[in-house]
Amino acid sequence: MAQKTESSHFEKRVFKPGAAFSKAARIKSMADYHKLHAESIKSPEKFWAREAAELTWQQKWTKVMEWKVPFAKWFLGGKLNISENCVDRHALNPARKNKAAIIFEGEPGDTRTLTYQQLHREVCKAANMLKANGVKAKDRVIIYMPMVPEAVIAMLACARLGAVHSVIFGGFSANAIFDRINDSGATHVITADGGWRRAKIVALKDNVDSALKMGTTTVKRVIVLKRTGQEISMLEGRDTWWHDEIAKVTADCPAKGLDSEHPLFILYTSGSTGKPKGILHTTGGYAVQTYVTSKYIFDLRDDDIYWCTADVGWVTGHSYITYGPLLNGATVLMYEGAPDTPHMGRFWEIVEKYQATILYTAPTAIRAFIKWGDEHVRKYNLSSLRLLGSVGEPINPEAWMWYHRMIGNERCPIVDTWWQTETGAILISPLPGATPAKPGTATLPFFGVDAAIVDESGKEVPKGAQGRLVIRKPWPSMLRTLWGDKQRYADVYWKEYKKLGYYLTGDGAKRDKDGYFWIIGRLDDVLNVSGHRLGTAEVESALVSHPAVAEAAVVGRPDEIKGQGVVAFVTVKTGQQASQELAKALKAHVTKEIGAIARPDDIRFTTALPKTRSGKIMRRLLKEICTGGEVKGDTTTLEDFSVVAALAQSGKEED
Ligand code: 7RM
Repeated sequence: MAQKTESSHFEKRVFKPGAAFSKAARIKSMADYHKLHAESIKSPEKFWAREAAELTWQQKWTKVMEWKVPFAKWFLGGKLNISENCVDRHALNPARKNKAAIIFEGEPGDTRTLTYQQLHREVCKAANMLKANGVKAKDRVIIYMPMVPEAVIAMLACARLGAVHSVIFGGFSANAIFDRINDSGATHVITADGGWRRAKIVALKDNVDSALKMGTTTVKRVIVLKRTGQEISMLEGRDTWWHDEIAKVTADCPAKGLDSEHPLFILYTSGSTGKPKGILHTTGGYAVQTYVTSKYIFDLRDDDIYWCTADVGWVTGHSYITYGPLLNGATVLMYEGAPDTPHMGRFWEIVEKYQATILYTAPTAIRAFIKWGDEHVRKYNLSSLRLLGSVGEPINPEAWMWYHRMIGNERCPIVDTWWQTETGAILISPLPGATPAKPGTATLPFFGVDAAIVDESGKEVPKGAQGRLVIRKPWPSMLRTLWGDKQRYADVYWKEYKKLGYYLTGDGAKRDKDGYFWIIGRLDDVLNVSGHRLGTAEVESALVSHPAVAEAAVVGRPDEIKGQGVVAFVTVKTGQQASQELAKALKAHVTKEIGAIARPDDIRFTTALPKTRSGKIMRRLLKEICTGGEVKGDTTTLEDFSVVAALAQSGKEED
């Protein structure tokens, strides 16, 4: 099919980093970026080896990389421990040991600070606790916990022993836990009695109990942290309290030197259909790339208070709460609860209270703040912030501008970071002191990343044209396989460009005249209206640029004439009314912004959209609702099933 209209409507506004910011940054100009990027592509092994040398290796590697499509190994022959690198390296450094590693704020307002020296002690004790309870290297350990420091401690304790952690979102159901335990063959579960979310207790231990009743499992022991304090049941012989176990062990636990390719964690992510995929990451390459990306993209400084609002159950929580920042010896701020509890200004109150300097959050959260209204932000002093980040979806220019104006006070660079659970670390992002930003684009590939946009044959498409985003060379933090399913790994990511050895990201994208990458969304979501390919992000962004709209999700439904018709699910801002007039106005607005081809055939107002806990709209479910079908497939990553039930019901009422 010829690439017909592909709207060549690129955002024109450009925001250069301030001179003072650039001057103090590691990468200060585009000339520096281009030079280093070109070098890193020409000799990736040289670049990665130089960076890897900044970490502590118990034994140095003999070979940087080995690539037998689709299986890569990095830092072969090297031995290291990522927990030693995150903790001991700083705790044993007199200048760092008393620096805050984790500053924690619970939803009820309780607070705790752990210095690197204290974190070291806690991680060593937790590792000894796991050992005493039978955890050995390569055993799989499920972590199903609230956003409390012990979640990070548990991850680092597993890594210290070479056990493989698999963190499950606190919001997931017993069903999801049961599936993940079985797929991973986990022997241990670390959980809590509960966690706080919107002033209610999330009954974590009850969910684990239900999961373990759904059938026989490999689980031998459940370790329970006391957080919320309500009555729970403990099964004699299987369940034990964290505080009882920790009291029995010493803080002496030398970090074991592990092979660079030793498995570090499995993180489950929903596939487009059927069972979730267990993404496997290993130690050395993942450590190096999360370390390097945190260093350059957040341009971490010793006095930063770094806050990533993700949950540890999402890959962002792994790479940019736990591993990347701690590898850099940063101070990580961690918040347990919801952004609207006890009030809609909670995030800004926290920024002011702890003088956060870096804030890394998701477009879905930003759109919620816009919807709630600026008055909740204005009450607080956000002048400590110096850098903002975005992750999870294409950020629509409307949200970008609001983030820039209201949160960044037009002063803070914004890094729009593109990456995936599979990539382990950020692959496309501005460098805050160098890259001129444009609202809505993740801009350019990071060092050592060979990203391209290609057609079906693997040929690069011309500038402005849509195609498939691929990565043409292996990178250190890439997934190594899907747990227990090499074939699926090869099929999903590598089959499409087998001969070329390209990694298929599954995202559609295009490049502008400056070579910036504009991510359009998942290829499964791209619409085809009368032969024109339309990205969901483009149509959604046009809808959200209307002053009445808070959020929109666009899907295609079969249409006899056009192939696909456009259906838009829309939520309106607080104080706005959904109406037939507004629907009409929105259709006209999209026509004006993109063209008649993108005009929604149907606008459905709703109070909420179905999302994952990391804020991704689950368009697959909306598509199923539109075609009148039942909602099938994997819904274990859905944050709140009642949203889908309500949408399906309202669809029926209309018909
Ligand atoms: C980190 C994460 C991965 C998918 C990815 C994209 C989308 C993520 C951006 C983005 C546009 C971004 N891991 N995505 N970040 N799209 N701009 N900055 O989200 O595995 O949960 O999701 O998310 O579609 O393929 S993930």
